[in-house]
Amino acid sequence: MPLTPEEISELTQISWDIRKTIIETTFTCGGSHIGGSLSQTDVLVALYFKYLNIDPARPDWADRDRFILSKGHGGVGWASVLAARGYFDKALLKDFNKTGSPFGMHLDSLKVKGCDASTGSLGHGLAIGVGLAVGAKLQKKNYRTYVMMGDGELCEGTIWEAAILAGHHRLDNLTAFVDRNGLMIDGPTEKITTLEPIDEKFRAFGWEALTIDGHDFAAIGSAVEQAQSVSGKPCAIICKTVKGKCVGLMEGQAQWHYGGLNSDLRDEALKSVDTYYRALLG
Ligand SMILES: Cc1ncc(C[n+]2csc(CCOP(=O)(O)OP(=O)(O)O)c2C)c(N)n1
Repeated sequence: MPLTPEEISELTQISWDIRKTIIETTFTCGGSHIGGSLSQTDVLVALYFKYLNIDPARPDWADRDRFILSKGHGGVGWASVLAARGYFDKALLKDFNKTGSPFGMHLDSLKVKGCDASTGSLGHGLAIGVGLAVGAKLQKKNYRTYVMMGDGELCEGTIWEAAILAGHHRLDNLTAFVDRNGLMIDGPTEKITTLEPIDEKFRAFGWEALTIDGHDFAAIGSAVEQAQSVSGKPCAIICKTVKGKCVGLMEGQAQWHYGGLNSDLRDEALKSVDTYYRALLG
């Protein structure tokens, strides 16, 4: 069923709050991978607040859907979503990436509730997802596995080894997202290593592949529902996004892959986010 206007409005409000948490946390911790955290936000919000079959009170529930942030440097964004979803108190993020905090820049599955896999070294999340999806099939469990990768991360050969295996095993309980913001650490992906056509590459490996606007909740919702209904193959959803989304000074700027904010920049970023959402919600 397509998302209703009320559901879209609710998800939009949540993503507004989460983008502000990302900015505040980046300010207090001194620096984070803020650009890619802002580009991945809407997909994570749609998953955690609508589609994932999870129970934050039982993070180890065996039948829960799994989510893996393969682009683990987006940890500040993922932690902001997990806090909003009720896995832990948002106040804990005040110590994000500080000595003694359970939150490092890349989330640790042994320390952070809701984190199913420790990531950060790029290229491994899809293979972990393949293992979980094969495990579900072997155990005849109904949980689904979702993996979010960066587009720059697609340069890692292990992603394609995992993609071949997922196609071979016809893992229709596996959905992979590509955060297609067009930028990696030091510039545009296509200038550094040509990735296109990404959808055809996945199809060649036995996947279904869709391309959507990764900031449009209606499009994210219908793609996830389509992925859930595909039979006999995994599905890749290539999400066209904007690195630094909603913060004017960061949008589309490779130098905001990682950065810190002083109080002036924090205020400017928060104002930019508020302006964006007020215009969107009317
Ligand atoms: C194996 C490995 N090599 C290099 C890095 C350093 N690194 C961190 S983020 C990044 C760029 C990733 O780009 P992309 O996947 O497009 O991320 P996004 O733009 O979504 O933040 C790199 C090279 C790493 N974390 N792991």
